[in-house]
Amino acid sequence: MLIQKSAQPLPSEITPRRLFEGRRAFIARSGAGLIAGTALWHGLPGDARAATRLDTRPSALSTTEPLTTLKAITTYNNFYEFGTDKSAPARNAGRMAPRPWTVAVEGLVGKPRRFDIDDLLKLAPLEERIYRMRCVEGWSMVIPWVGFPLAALLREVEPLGSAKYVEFLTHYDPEIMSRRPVLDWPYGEGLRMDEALHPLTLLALGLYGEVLPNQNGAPVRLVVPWKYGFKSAKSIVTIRLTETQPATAWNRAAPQEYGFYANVNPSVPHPRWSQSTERRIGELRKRPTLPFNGYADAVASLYQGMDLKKFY
Ligand SMILES: Nc1nc2c(c(=O)[nH]1)N[C@H]1C(S)=C(S)[C@@H](COP(=O)(O)O)O[C@H]1N2
Ligand SMILES: [Mo]
Repeated sequence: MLIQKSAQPLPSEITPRRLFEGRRAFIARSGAGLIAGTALWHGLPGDARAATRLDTRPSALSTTEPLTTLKAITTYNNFYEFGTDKSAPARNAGRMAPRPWTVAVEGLVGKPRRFDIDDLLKLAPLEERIYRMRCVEGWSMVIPWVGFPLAALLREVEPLGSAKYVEFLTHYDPEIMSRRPVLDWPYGEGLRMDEALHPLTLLALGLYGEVLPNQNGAPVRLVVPWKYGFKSAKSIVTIRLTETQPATAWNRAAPQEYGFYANVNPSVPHPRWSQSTERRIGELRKRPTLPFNGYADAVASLYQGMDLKKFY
């Protein structure tokens, strides 16, 4: 296995944000969404560019709020397998080799299949989805993800009528990851089938126009923007369709604090702190937290008739 000493800097880290934004404007104007603008990437060897850049199209589901900087998105992380302080994943996740990589999609499906990561990258058109992300700890970011709806992947394997939930299991290698039993590894998460098929639910393969940095869950992660960040499992290796609600890592670790649904809900406090406000990384003031993280119009109907204080 390829062992890197530390996380490699992204080409974008040496690209001024202004240029990136210029490139995004270019992408929007070009309609087709193909990334050209080689001038923006000058100085990089051609192979490096080909290896990390992704061709994306903009999405109508993106927020227009200002983006969190790439630096903050890649240095202030939760990825407990690589350590529990926010700076540890950026330091340690470089040990993980995001290629070769396969994702097994199995369980209650007509056509179980293992997807090679390079096939996943070509499975559906890649979109740039700029989402608000809210961590249960009270901070938030605005992240330009690159990916496609999880529904596109699930369609490929033909879910059976008996499939009610989707379980996500992530990579765990004690040789390169924490051996402390902080959580019951591997990190597991789950969604109800209708949540998994919702058009906002993204299988993310990149951010800021390039493949995912390791600390953000390379090579493939889940992104569920109306739920607390811990639902968005990183470095996924297995996706399993099940009839019964899967166990999840945080729910097993502290069931009274972290539920299965974990919808962002300012009116349901965490047992040890309020969830009514948040701090956007890069800002000093606190802002009010919105129900379903601001995505209520799109997702509140999924929970009609449910007591969200009970199903937190
Ligand atoms: N495998 C794994 N996935 C994970 C975590 C983790 O510790 N391990 N942390 C979660 C939490 S709590 C958050 S807030 C987000 C953070 O994602 P980011 O670092 O890309 O912002 O990842 C989630 N996915
Ligand atoms: Mo989180």
